[in-house]
Amino acid sequence: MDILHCDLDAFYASVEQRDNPDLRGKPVIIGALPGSRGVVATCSYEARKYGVHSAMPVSTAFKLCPEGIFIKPNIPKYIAVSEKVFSILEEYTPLIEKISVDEAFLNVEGCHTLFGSSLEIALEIKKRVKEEIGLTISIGIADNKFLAKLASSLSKPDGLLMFTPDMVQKLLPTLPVQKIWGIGPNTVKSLNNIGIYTIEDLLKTEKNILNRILGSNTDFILQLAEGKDTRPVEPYQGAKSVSQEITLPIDINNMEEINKILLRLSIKVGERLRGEKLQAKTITLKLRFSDFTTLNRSQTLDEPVDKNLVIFEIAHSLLKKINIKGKKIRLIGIKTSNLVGNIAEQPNLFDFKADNLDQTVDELKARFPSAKIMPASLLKYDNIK
Ligand code: DCP
Ligand code: MG
Repeated sequence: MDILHCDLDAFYASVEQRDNPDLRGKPVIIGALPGSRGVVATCSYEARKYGVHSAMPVSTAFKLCPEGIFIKPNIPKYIAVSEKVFSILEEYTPLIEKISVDEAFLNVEGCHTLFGSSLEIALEIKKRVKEEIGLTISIGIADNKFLAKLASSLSKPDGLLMFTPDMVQKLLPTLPVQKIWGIGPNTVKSLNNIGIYTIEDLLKTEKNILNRILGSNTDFILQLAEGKDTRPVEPYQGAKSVSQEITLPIDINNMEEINKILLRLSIKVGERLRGEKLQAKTITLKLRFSDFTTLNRSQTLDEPVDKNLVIFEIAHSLLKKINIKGKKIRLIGIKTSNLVGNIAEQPNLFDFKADNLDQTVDELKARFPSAKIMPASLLKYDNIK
């Protein structure tokens, strides 16, 4: 029993209740405000009694719970709290896999001499998060990731549950299929339509029938249904930088051309950052001149960024400070570094269309890889890889 799944309870809402005693014990709904088209990010357990939940349109939440206290999210505050919680978790093991802003797996197999049993470690983490951060965290303990996550979700809020082999035999089969990680609402509907409601129903069903609904995931889901999961806890070892550069077919010194290439590179870098759910605090412009001298200019920002046009504007302002008169450029590059995970990526929360534009274009490109979606001024530079 060496895998722990730790997940803060009603995270954003709990932070607001922690910081404002007037909100405690009340239905607090964090997300877009009523009257807008956005969604609920999360809500306090008091609001959940009304049927309100994450990702629900805020208009529906308002109908269900008109007495709810609707609050806009304060993402920088939640990120700071999240970092503090993770730094407590990191004291127990380096084998920590962060899943989201408030959730992580810990493999504590090598930590017992120092910190005691898995149960003792879990109890201590819960106590410290309560005392040092002022929040409740639910923890599931099990032999693998699937069962540990299941255990924490069953124990919420402020829970602690060890999923024993006995529970794998007796409890797991009785649970609804949606408790299997990765089975989303549409799959649940399809399974329910053919009479599969519980994990036991799933295990009894012929594989070729399941195949039609679960496709290539069938075997994996059947493994989970039996309480087996071989996936290791994998600490994140992400990229240290994301960059893009191009050696030009001919050396150039026309500012308009250089700017267009910079914009094209910014779009590529932005796409890759967003694709990996990363944001960068440092933007570096690299220029190599026809005499092969190379120059790098960087700017470090207070807030991390991932938007194409923001990256472009910073690269462009760095370019303006360089005297390129009389020189020709043979290579242009943009590097983004000082990366942080974009754990607050919730584009639907806000109604700002411009904010969502990059993401919409990313999605279109993913669906139609051969389509050319870029600022019209760049169609000419479509050969930049
Ligand atoms: N979040 C969000 N939009 C979603 C889901 C989550 O903005 N669709 C944000 C708000 C949550 C935080 O991420 O507070 C953590 O997500 P969880 O799924 O862990 O939900 P909570 O911590 O709010 O509640 P729970 O007690 O169920 O874990
Ligand atoms: Mg949570």
